[in-house]
Amino acid sequence: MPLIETQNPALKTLTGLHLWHAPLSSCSQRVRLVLSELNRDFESHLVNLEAGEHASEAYQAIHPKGVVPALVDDGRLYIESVDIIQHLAQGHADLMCADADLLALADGAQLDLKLLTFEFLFRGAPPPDPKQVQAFQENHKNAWLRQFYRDFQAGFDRARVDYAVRRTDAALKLLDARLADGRKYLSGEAFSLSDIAWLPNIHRYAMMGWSYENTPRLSAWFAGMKNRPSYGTALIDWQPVEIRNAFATYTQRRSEEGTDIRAFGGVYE
Ligand SMILES: N[C@@H](CCC(=O)N[C@@H](CS)C(=O)NCC(=O)O)C(=O)O
Repeated sequence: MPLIETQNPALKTLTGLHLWHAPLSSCSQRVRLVLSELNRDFESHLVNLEAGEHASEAYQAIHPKGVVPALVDDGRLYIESVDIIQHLAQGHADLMCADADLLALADGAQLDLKLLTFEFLFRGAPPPDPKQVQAFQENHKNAWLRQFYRDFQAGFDRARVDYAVRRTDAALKLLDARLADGRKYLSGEAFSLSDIAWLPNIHRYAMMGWSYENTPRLSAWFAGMKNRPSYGTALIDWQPVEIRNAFATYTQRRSEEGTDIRAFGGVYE
């Protein structure tokens, strides 16, 4: 359900495109990719997830689930990244010739991507300020998200991580199979929302050390995607080099310890 009736009168008065997003959020990256591909200007409202800004009353009055992204287009509120990109791509036949199942698969991969990101990238970050943790637990209305952070702090069960890795591997093999007929893009000869929906995920798994050796066609597709200017403007330019370096250092450490993503799920055995 992309368009939702907002109770927030301030949003209804906004004109043009307003995007509430976060630099590293894969769901935000999808939306920025479409905006970049379409050369659309937008008013950027950054939400600092690390500081827990999405637990503020002000942000939860914008996005009812307290997550990013949220888009307001001439006073109408859209949530859910896959729905938002479809809204933005209306009237652009190439972008719209995506496969519904690939969009649904990308949407469904979100929670696994989140778990893997926290385990294999964010766990390397210094622990957050306990006061901030408490404020988040007291103020964020999304019980699932609050529990997710508690699970992260306690350490995820191995079985949960294994399962996310196996599901990810299955999805990536499905994408690789789609490319088996020699097509250039995931849904055929046109670059479409299928490519946009998946690119942030593929980029993120690579940061975690996913090698793509089992999915060579997807690996070649990814190499092609990196040449698109939108990959730079929507993803890379939003990732501070210090953060990229910190992720690379942590991934390397986990690899040396034998506890990186390749050691889970039995995918690389
Ligand atoms: N299905 C939603 C998922 C939104 C979502 O979970 N966004 C993440 C970033 S990609 C978020 O805001 N996370 C907040 C957090 O991890 O605290 C969408 O596609 O928009």
